[in-house]
Amino acid sequence: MNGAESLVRTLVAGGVDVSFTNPGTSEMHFVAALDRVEGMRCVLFLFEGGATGAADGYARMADKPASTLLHLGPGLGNGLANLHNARRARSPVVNIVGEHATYHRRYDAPLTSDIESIARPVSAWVRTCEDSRAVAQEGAAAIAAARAAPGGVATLILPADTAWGEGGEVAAVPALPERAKADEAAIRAAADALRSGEPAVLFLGDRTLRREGLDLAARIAAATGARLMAQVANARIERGAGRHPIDRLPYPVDAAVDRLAGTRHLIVVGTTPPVAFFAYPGKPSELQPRDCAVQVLADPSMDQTDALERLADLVGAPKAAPVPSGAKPEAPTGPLNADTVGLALGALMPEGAIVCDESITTGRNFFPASRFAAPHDWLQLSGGSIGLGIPMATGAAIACPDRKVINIQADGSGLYTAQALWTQARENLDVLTLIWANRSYAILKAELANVGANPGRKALDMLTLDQPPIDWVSLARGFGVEARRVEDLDSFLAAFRAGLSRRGPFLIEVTLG
Ligand SMILES: Cc1ncc(C[n+]2csc(CCOP(=O)(O)OP(=O)(O)O)c2C)c(N)n1
Repeated sequence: MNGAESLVRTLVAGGVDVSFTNPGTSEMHFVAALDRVEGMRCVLFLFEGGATGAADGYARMADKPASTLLHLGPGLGNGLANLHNARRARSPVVNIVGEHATYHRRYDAPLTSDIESIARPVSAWVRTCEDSRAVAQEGAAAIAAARAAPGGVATLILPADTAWGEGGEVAAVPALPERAKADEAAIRAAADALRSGEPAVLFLGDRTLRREGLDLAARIAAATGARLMAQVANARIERGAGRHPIDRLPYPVDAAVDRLAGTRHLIVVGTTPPVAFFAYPGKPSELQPRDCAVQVLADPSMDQTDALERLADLVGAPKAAPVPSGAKPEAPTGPLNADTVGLALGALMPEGAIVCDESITTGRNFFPASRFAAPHDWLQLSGGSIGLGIPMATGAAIACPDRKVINIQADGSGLYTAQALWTQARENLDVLTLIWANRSYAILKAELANVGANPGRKALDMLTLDQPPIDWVSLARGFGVEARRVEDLDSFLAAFRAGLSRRGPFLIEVTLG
């Protein structure tokens, strides 16, 4: 057994049984080992950003890491933006990067670079193997590092000779340390704040946005009158009919400041206090009022459920809080626009759907419209680095093959990693992609005004994608995905229903004026 095979066996034994790859010469022994080891599913991407974005989407839904396989520094560099998103989502990822043989590095051959330095900003853990016999141990350590709370990217760099040299024994993943528990004094302080009678917000992230956390938070809210609020963008929210709803802060700074106006206590669990995505002249970076006391009760690495349970006990929360009920929207009539499309989504999405949201400006109002939709998960662009949607949907579909994945996708962002559609076709994944073809970088047009810039013709030219118009139907078909373009609401509804009722990848280009 060589080092590569010892690594693949260690990964499979450690529960890492999917690998999102784009390999090269230095990874050939890893690739060859895949044939000798049962139990590892390998999924090829045509660009590394597809592989890393899929690893993020997979981890969010599977709650465990997949591995990547990337080609030296340049391959890692191509995958970096979506590793950034994975880091922001606190997704566990075992990020395997091939490297020149240890003795070849000093020759400075063309693909040589400082891989560790490229990896470090997005990685919670970085290690380069130096000995083929140690590869299995390093692989097990990488799994543990990726899974260690709050979850992160563990980059394991694998020189070619450590892959082809004699391997060691398959290694077991070390036990994970328990998550730290919130301080008793912090729980008491939070309870005091919530019972003060002053306006309070429970600001939630990470695990608290799953069903159990939201139930607990709703009980605390029922006892104290606190409001529940989440970040603008979150890794995964469990929502829809029968689940406690949570509002998200809006993206525009003024609207976010308004939403938190009057709040005197902000209790933060599973995330960090809210800040503006960007600085704007004359606008604040911190979004809560100046006189609001902020308390981080449990950061994302801590046991958030335990913190909410203890807080619920201390404030005398009822055993259960009634879940607000409401009707899901009717299928809409009228013009084709963001509002009617949002209603259609709320009306028609099936139970168990996984919504991968990179809808940027078009989808801002989709979230409220699906509040009483069938129960579903909502995954967002947590790191702000566009080009995640199509890969994330691909990874989510691999993690959950029995669930419908609906990728609500802005066109400009989709074009960063559109070739991941080919992977959806190749793997026959059940992903329905809705492209919002507004043929512009619409959000940036608003941002020009927000930063106080005075755009002329050249500036606006940098933000329009209509010359020539991009033909998504041809693009999708070129990658092997069936597709349809719609220009009115009836055709949209027909195409959407058709896409929902079939299995396998399908794309609808929604032309928006
Ligand atoms: C990797 C990366 N590059 C560039 C940007 C800057 N950026 C933010 S939004 C955006 C355009 C988004 O356009 P589109 O996806 O079509 O959405 P729309 O605004 O039209 O709804 C760009 C280029 C970014 N956030 N991330």
